[in-house]
Amino acid sequence: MAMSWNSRRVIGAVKRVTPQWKSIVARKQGDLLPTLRLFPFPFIGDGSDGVFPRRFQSTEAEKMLELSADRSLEFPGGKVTFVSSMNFLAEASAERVHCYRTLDESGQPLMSSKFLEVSEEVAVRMYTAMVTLSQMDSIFYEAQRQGRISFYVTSIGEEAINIASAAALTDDDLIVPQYREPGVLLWRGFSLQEFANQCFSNKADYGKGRQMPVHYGSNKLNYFTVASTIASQLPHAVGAAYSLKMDKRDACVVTYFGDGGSSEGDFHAALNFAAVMDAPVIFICRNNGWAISTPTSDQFRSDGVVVRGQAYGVRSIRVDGNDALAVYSAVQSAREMAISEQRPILIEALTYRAGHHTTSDDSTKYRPADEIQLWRTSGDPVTRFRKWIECNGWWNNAAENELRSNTRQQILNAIQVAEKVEKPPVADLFTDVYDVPPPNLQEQERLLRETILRHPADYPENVPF
Ligand SMILES: Cc1ncc(C[n+]2csc(CCOP(=O)(O)OP(=O)(O)O)c2C)c(N)n1
Ligand SMILES: [Mg+2]
Repeated sequence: MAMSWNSRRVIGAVKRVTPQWKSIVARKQGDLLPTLRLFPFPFIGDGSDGVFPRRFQSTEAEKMLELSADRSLEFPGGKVTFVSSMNFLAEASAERVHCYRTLDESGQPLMSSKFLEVSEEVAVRMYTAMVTLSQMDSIFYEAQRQGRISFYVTSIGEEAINIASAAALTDDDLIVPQYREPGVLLWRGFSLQEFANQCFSNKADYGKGRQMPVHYGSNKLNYFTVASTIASQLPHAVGAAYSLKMDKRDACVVTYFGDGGSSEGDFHAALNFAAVMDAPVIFICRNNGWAISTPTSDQFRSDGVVVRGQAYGVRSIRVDGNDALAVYSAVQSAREMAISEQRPILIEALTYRAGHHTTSDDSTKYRPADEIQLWRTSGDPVTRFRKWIECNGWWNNAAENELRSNTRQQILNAIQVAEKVEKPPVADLFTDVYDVPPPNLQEQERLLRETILRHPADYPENVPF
């Protein structure tokens, strides 16, 4: 076959770049054996040594080398059209990716907005959970300020992402969280007492008091324990999703992360891995504008996070994270696609971290107070959803007052109980990793006990020795 200059260049480039293709090109040229001798790659065996090659049918040489009439190239991944003009892809589209929203700030459905039906029962339950989460945040935050717990993280401003996404899933779906999604656990039935036990690191905490507060987890509720090493949960989520796929389960994995998480290498590895393995996993990015004090403008130049999905071959959507109805619809649709089509989905939810990063942070040092104030008032997702259920006649002031005073009392009770429960024993610090503790751990335990005995006044009395 006569080849044009262009096709020779393409084949030349291919030969230089991808060794696997050398055999394909050589075969086309009727010169297979000499080429194999020249390029003895381990995967190209002839069977004489008992090792047979493993070949992937990713391309068909015949097609690949044939320049068709419409000037295109069969290339792994599909046909690529040649053009004579030298066009660089623009670094950004002329218009930013649109954001799916159903309700405006005053809780009114937008003209022609489309969303999945939410019954009165589910809507009221969602609102109740959003209020409970925000009340839990303010009371636990105060408890930290009073020195009763060591640390706390609020989800203020992100109640809709937490609760509406949880409401759109089934309990069989596995949750692999970051740390600002306790509302998902609340929705699944983790009790206020269980939250308080974890934050007070008492004997009833499932982590035996070995983690910082807010590192919740529940085997029963399919909620992986929080790991605050940013983005480390994302590859784990893909692995878990792949196992669901192998078991042909009617469930998916849902993993949460922040904009800061999307700046970690693990995010990219996870997205690519999920795409290539067709893993049924939903990535929910809470783009709240900040990774502690680092604004998104110092993190990336792309149009947020959503565009990266397409780059990796992952179906994606951008949604208004403060619109509970939009989040609910997007997550439920994503779940349907992830399971029925066995594919990953990326959701970028636009929101704002309306609280400080944690109790160790004062965000007024690095962002304007009026910006925070604006999001706390007109941007508040809880108020917006309340207005919608009120308009539907499903909610009123009396119900609001009753909910707030009951929930407040329940949270205060849970804290009081948790505070009185004994702490886990010192010995628990050294268990559950090794069957038989190695000598270095045994030595550490001995040193710790000696130190406590030498300085009893410096150690809490309620930790059994
Ligand atoms: C691997 C790693 N690097 C740094 C940190 C310190 N750190 C804790 S939270 C955080 C910011 C994360 O921001 P984002 O993912 O946007 O979540 P947000 O707190 O905004 O919800 C950082 C840098 C960490 N925990 N782990
Ligand atoms: Mg963030």
